Amino acid sequence: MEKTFLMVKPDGVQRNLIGDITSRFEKKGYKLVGAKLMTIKQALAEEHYGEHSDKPFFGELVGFITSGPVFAMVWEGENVIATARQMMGATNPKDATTGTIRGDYGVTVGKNVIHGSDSSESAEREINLFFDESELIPYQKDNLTWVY
Ligand code: RTP
Ligand code: MG
Repeated sequence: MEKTFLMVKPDGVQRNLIGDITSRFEKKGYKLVGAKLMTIKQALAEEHYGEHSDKPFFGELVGFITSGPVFAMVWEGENVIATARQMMGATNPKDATTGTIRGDYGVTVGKNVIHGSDSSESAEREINLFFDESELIPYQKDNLTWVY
């Protein structure tokens, strides 16, 4: 089943948005298979954002993502990579539709609340960068006889 890497960025953690953001993906119907609160080290940040290393905002981007705890997650489900990107909204919150995470909570492009993998290649790369295989928990939700 398809998996994606999502991360509540330091601004989202500071603004108490972990619950709201995880709730949106739970209610949508996706399955959380891994999650951790962590502080990203410089080297991991530079590798994660390697595609942007020649951009003028690279230093600011790495500085921000390492500035405080993030909430890193792996979510699973059909088309989760593209659908999560739709649920996040446009990169720049000023262009993000109301009802998306960035549209509802973001103001500036640098502090846009959430990261999400943009392709199956980046999802695989980012999941492996942030999680050991032992941290991904396979489980089923179809045996609900104990829910009354
Ligand atoms: P992300 O990787 O964080 O999920 O965001 P994205 O795919 O929507 O956007 P991307 O092009 O990958 O850019 C990564 C992050 O860099 C910051 N950014 N700053 N100052 C600027 O002009 C600028 N442009 C991009 C944003 O925080 C963006 O999420
Ligand atoms: Mg990106």
